[in-house]
Amino acid sequence: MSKFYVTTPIYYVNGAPHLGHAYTTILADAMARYHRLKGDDVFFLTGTDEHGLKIQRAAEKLGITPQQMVDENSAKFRELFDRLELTHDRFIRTTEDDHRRTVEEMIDRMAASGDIYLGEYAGWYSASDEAYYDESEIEDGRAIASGSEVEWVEEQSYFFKLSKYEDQLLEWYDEAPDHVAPDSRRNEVKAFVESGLRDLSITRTTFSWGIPMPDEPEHVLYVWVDALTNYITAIGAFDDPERFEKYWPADIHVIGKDILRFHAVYWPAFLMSAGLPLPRQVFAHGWWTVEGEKMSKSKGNFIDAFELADAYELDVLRYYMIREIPFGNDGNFSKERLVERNNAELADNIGNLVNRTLSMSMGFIDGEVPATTDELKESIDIELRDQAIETRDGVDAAMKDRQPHRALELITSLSSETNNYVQTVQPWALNKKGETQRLEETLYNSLEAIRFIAVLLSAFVPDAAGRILDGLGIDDELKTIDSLDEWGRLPAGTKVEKPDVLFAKLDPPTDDDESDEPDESPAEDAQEADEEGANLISFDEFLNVEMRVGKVVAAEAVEGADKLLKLSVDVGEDTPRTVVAGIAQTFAPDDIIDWRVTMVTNLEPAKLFGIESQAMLLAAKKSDDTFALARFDDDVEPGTAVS
Ligand code: ME8
Repeated sequence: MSKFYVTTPIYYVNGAPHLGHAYTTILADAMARYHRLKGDDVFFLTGTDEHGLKIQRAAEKLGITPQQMVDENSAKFRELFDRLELTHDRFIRTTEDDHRRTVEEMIDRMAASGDIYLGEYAGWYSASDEAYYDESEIEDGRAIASGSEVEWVEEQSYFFKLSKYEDQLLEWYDEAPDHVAPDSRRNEVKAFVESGLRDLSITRTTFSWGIPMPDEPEHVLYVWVDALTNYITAIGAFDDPERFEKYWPADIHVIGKDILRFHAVYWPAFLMSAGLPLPRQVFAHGWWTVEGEKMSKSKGNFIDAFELADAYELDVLRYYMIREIPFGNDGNFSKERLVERNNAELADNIGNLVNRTLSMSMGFIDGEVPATTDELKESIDIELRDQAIETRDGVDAAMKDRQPHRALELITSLSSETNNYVQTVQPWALNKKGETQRLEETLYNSLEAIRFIAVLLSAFVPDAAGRILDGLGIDDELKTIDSLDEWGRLPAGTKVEKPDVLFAKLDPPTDDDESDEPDESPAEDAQEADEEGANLISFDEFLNVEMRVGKVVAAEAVEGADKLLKLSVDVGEDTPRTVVAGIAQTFAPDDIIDWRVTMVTNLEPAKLFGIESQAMLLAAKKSDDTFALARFDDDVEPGTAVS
């Protein structure tokens, strides 16, 4: 069994969790779920970063102790991640005891390697970034990279010999190009290291909220030495060697591009110094802007993560975030795009496929998966099977390449292809013609394709995928990636059931919506979506309406009713049907003789002015109250089905 260890950054607890925190953690969650689906032994870590000057100052501002503040705010992150139904195996806090012990041991090991010495630090520091900056990285009192304010710091400090690891770091970047990804980030980090590394100040004496330097209590450890170590604390680095051996090195540290230098330069150097293996990959994703602008409280476009979770179904949010931007790129959070993707890709494509296929299965084959003969013969069936297998392989490759957006693209295109398959094989027509064997084959293939789609979707939109798989009525062993090893594992005889609306369509945002915040009234939104769902009819329901081409063979006025015409319409039967239509003020009887029109032919007969009307004529009422008939070219045979 392979193992997969995935981490997110641990988040600062000086403020409320927002869109960016939700994004990173959702992406890591999708990776963790995907690997569990593959049967891997997964450890997924997230948590909060609770020490440092920034936290101490934020607490001072609020007039509370740092401990009070971190307890309160860390709980908010934990609550958010529960609300988002994330599947982390540990939520770590850097104020926990095992973490302090691990950090102390790291420092001891780094000291034992001769990498720590006492010196004097004089330079620029940004509390907001918790980062030291060189003169060349500063402009007008701010760090160029982040725009954060810097302050001049001069104090006694312990240093870590970062410069000693320059060559080893460069070797690590070159050893495997994906150690630091995407490529653009790797190049950025390489250039930074090639330009020369200076030793790193790792203790401060001017504030106290942190882990003290072992044996030097007036020195507090630099928050990044503390924070980065969380990745090994969580899996028992120095107190549970068996567990540590099993999960370390991490398979991927998922981070935002803002903290690349800490993860791709400092962290591997600390690990080298402590004699520990390096992570397999540091992956820096891009930055979300909101409706085109950098997200910030002062701009008023800050998206609180709880509001986001209230405004949208979790599946929709996950799908949008993962699908919208190629992982690694920057992107823009737009409600309009979210609605577009939901409506086109989830509701109209995947939702529609599941709905129509399960409706037909229930209507035509008693909701029971049919038994089919072993070999596929029709080329259209073979193509569908091949595409399902290719999609499974493509999704796996995309996940290995850290392209979850691509995985979703492949799954939705399998769904489109399956919709095309259904459209081409027309099970409803096979049902009508009584071609039972072919009907069963085509429904089996559609259901099996849906199983492929739902299993692959489970990591990304877990709720909807679970509901589809429940609808297919299959056992857990057929819900894994392994069960996609071959086509045709969906067992005959399984009872299927149509799930409730999987993805409700959403209304596009209107001008009244505040463009910088999620919808104000999530409850109303949900209700509207529900209503919209209720207005939809299933494909099956649509098939209940029988429509045929009718040729008008005779027409006359109805005495006493100046709006009605009595028609005789040939709908392909032995005798024409009598139809009463309210079109007398638009057409004279002679106008419409020989017209081919659209008739609903399975409506209950109705009596109008004593005449039984045996079918209904379809027409559009125009704004001037006249009618246009739904007509066909003259060469269509009367009685031809309209669908
Ligand atoms: O940096 N778009 O914590 P932090 C995308 N404690 N992702 C975003 C984002 C945005 N607009 N804004 C934030 C810290 N993020 C340290 C980490 S790790 C040992 C210590 C995400 O609360 C992104 O993952 O500032 C970024 O790296 C992280 O939040 C920063 O979180």
